[in-house]
Amino acid sequence: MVSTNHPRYESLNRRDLLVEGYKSGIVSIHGLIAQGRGEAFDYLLGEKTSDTARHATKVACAYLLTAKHPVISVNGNTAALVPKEIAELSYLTQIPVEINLFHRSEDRIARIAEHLHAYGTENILTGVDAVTLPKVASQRAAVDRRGIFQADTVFVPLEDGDRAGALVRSGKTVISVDLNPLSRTAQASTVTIVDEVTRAMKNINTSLRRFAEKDCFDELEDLKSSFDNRKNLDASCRTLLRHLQSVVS
Ligand code: PTJ
Repeated sequence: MVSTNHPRYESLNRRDLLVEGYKSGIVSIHGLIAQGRGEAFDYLLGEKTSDTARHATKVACAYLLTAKHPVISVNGNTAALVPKEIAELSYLTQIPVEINLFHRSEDRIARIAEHLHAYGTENILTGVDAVTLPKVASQRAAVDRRGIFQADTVFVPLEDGDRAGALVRSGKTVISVDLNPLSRTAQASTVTIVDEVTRAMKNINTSLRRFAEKDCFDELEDLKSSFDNRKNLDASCRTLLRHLQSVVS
């Protein structure tokens, strides 16, 4: 048990969720390594949400709220870290959740589906009706015909790069959450939220609730048309550099 007073309580808590997730067959063992890589970038970014990430979050919401066929793609790490927030996002937007794994196994898909359902997600696609996406060199290529295959917009918290690129090339809007602004996913996406996924998901749901309170069609269109992911990634890299400069004597 880690005390809430511990300076790295949040980070240690996330590790516990992933270790629990691994023990219960939700998280792949590689997911623990992926979290370590994310943590290293979070450290360099100052372990807080930047203004750049906040802006990208609003743009991501604009895309999700105006898409015709949006889908939320969930992997083992996301299921373990933010099951409640995924359920809330799906409820607020009525967007289905598709379980799509890099280290795919039917057993893990079933366990993740059960876990997400227990936290309140109703509309879950498990790839029963699977189609193989061309030019994706991993098991993530197997997507659900009713989900990612027909989607115009795919939200991919914690993704690995080649599929994000393939989805964008096939004309889809890809929204990702990735702490590494240099990753292939971050670079390939239409909108990259460079933030820790537990913080990002809370901010997304807060923004969605705010947008639901008012008539905001023009605001959503403006957010989308004025956004440049390249500039947004540059700004995230500058945040990282500024943070490093502030600690170098
Ligand atoms: O459950 P599966 O089989 O689909 O596998 C999931 C993982 C995450 C293991 C798989 O997709 C993978 O290997 O991903 P990568 O290639 O390691 O990429 C994960 C990216 O997410 C990296 O760029 C990390 O920096 C980033 N990342 C890791 N943890 C977090 C994160 N970004 C935001 N929040 C995090 N907690």
